[in-house]
This record gives sequence, C-alpha cells and structure tokens, in this order.
Amino acid sequence: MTVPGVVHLGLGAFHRAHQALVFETLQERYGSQWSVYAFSMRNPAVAEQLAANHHRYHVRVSDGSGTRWKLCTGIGQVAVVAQAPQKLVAAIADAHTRWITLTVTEKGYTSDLANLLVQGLHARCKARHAGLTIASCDNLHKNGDHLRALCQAASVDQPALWDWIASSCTFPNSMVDRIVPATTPALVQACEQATGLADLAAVSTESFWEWVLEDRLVNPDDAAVLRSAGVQVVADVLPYELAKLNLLNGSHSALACLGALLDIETVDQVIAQPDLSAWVEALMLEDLGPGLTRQDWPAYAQSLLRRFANPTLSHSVHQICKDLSQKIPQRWQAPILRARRAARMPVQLAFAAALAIRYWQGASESGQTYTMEDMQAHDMHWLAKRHAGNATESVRTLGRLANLWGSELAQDEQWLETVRGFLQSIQDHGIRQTLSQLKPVGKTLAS
Ligand code: CS2
Repeated sequence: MTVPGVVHLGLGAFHRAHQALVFETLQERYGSQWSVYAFSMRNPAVAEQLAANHHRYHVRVSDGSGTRWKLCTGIGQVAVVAQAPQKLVAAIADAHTRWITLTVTEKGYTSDLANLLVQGLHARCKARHAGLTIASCDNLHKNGDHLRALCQAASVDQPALWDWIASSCTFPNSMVDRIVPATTPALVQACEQATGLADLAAVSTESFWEWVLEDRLVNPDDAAVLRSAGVQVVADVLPYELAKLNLLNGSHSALACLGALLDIETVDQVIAQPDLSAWVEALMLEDLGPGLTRQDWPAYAQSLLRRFANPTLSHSVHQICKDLSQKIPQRWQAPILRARRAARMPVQLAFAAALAIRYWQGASESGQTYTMEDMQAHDMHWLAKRHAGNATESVRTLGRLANLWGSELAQDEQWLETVRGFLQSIQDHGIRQTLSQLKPVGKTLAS
C-alpha cells in the first residue's frame, strides 16, 4: 500500500504538470515516501476525477520539437479541504508525512490557511513526530518566509507550539517555473483523441521546467535526492525568484493586459505580432531585467520569448489577467523601484501600468466586454469606469493605491505623470499608435 510522505495543498493544473511529476520520478527511485497526498482547497471536480481514475491523469508536453502524452502516477491520494478539513489536519500529523508543499496562488495566503496548517502541526507536535519541511511554491516574493510569518501569527497564543514549529520545521523559499494553462474542453477532447480517455484532469504544458529550492530542509539528505530529479537546491533562491517573478510573470501580466485590450486571445498570438513582441522584448531588456542578480538573466529572457511563442499551449490572456491586483505587487513593484532608485524612468513599465488601469475599465478598445476575476475587481472596475476618459483622475485614484504599487510609487509624482501621459495617449490615439511612439529599442535580446 502507498503511504504518501508529501502533503500538497492546491490541486490546480500547475501542481499536476510540475511537482507531481518530480515526485513521481522520486517515487520510482526511492519509494512511497515521495508519493503525494494532494488536497484541493475548495473545488471537488478534479479530486473526484482523480479518485475515479486511481489518481492517474494525462500530461501533454509540447514544444517546437513535437507533442507527447504521458500518464502521471505521482499522486497517491486526494481530498478536498473545504469538505473535510480534518483530513488535512490528520495528514499533517501522520507519522509518514515528511513534507508539505503548497501551490494555493497569491490570494491563498490568508490567516485561514495558516490556522489550518498550525492545527495540523499542533496535532503532530502532540503526537511527538518529527518536524516537516514546509515549502511554499507560489509566485510570491520570499514565499517561504511569508508563510512562516503567517504561521507564527497564527500561533501567537501558543508560544510553546511556535517554539516547536520554529525549531523542528523549516520553511524554505522556492521558485517554480513551468507554463501550465488551465485545462480547457479542447484539451480534454485532444486527450480523448490521443489516448482514448476523456480525462477531465488532463493538463497541457511545455517541456521546460525549473524548481529552485532553498537548502533549508529538515532532513539534509533530501537535498541530494531532489537534485537527482533535477531540482536545484541552493543556498540563496532570491536571484532566481526575482528573475522569474519579474521577467516571466512581469512580462506575462503586461502582455496579457495588452492582448485583452486588443481582443487577442492567447499569449502566442500576442507574440506572433512583431510590434507587440518587440515591445515585450523591450520591456524585459530595458525595465524588467536590469538590476537582477541572476547572472544568466538575458539568456533566461530570450528563452521566454520562445516559450511564449509556443502555439500548442494556447494560454489565455484572460487567465493571466485573473487576480491582477494580487500579481502587480509581486511582479512589477521591484523592477519599477530598481529603476526609480537608480534615477531612471522605466517607460515600458509605465506603459504597462497604463494598460492595467485601462484594463480595469472592463472592455477592449473595440468595445468588447470581458469578465475580470479578481477579489478587487469590483472596486477597480468601479474606479476605472467612473474616471474613464479622464486620465488624470484615473491615475490619481488607481495609480495611487499603495496596496498595488507600494507607498513609494504611490507618491512618486514623476512616475505617476509618465503613467498618466501613456493613459492619455491610449485614450486619444489608441494602444497601437502609443506603442509605436515608444522609444525605439536599439538592442534586442539576441544581440
Ligand atoms: C502566469 C503564471 O497565470 C499567470 O499569472 O504568469 O501562471 C506562469 O505561467 C507561471 O508562473 C510560469 O511558471
């Protein structure tokens, strides 16, 4: 019988196409201590599909060299937290559990999440089992430190418990990277054609993947084990984390707003248009990359343009715009501040900020409306609609929201004036013309 040693929270497409495959490799080599007990936070659909299929599902991997389908067996058990939170508590307290990993998205880092984790850790502490490596794998700056701080706050009334957590468990920071669009009916259909099974839990991804993990593991021997499957276990994740959050996620959010406003459905379709891909390249080269400490960032940025061009992924720009208000602080704040502190104006990012403000009006340049899935969508939409056509008021309200841009930028008059200028130009001349007047780029990533 399989007794999972990894408890994972967040059963979304990303986990199924990334870490579950790493754990599958480890399981084949080292046994069921690397099998995953995966918890969906709320949605029962995927968990039900997996349970009906012996936890197996299909992964389509495609890039320039072709497409292949693979059956993943990395997940050994599933449950839904909203239906049975006690199962999560019991799994965390189980003697066989050695790791917890999380992909619960940016908005998932709440006191509710921390309370659940702390409840499980409390039961574990009482049972006198060893501590756990608790690895946050979401696109958040210093994700492990952030989760640790949330758990500390959740155990504020239980100092003895926190002493045990702090001394027995670790919260390594990490960076995970693989493009995994949400599963669509078209993918399920393609799966049926290729494999004979209409697998609702199927996922589609690229061949590229990276997982860089801070070497702060409860069992130090796990570092070599993870490395054997291709995970990079390093002393300092920060250079990788910032490069990924700024270059990949930062340009993703910018090109997603651009696509949404121009009625372009997918990332590859944006990149297929030369003026738009030239802008994405300029954005990376001029504003998102400079100041990063990942040594090979220009090569990483160049590979991103190829990855974004992958047509099989058909990655919806509206999916990337989801939770935009939670993503901007993680993706754009640091590169804007790096430039401003070096007395430079990041014009490409100022254009991206104008696009985001325009995006919240809820309709493309041709007037097509779209749905904005974001917990702040209502407020942002209300402000953007109210001041539509008035760039000064739009930037005075939306551009000064400190929870989005940080307090330093919310008071940076030169920055705000640049964003306002772009929004005014978008209003008066349209996006494409504004784009064509942006300073031409001398260098390209290939030069
Ligand atoms: C994307 C990410 O949806 C989004 O916001 O930017 O999911 C992105 O595809 C991954 O982080 C790639 O590793």
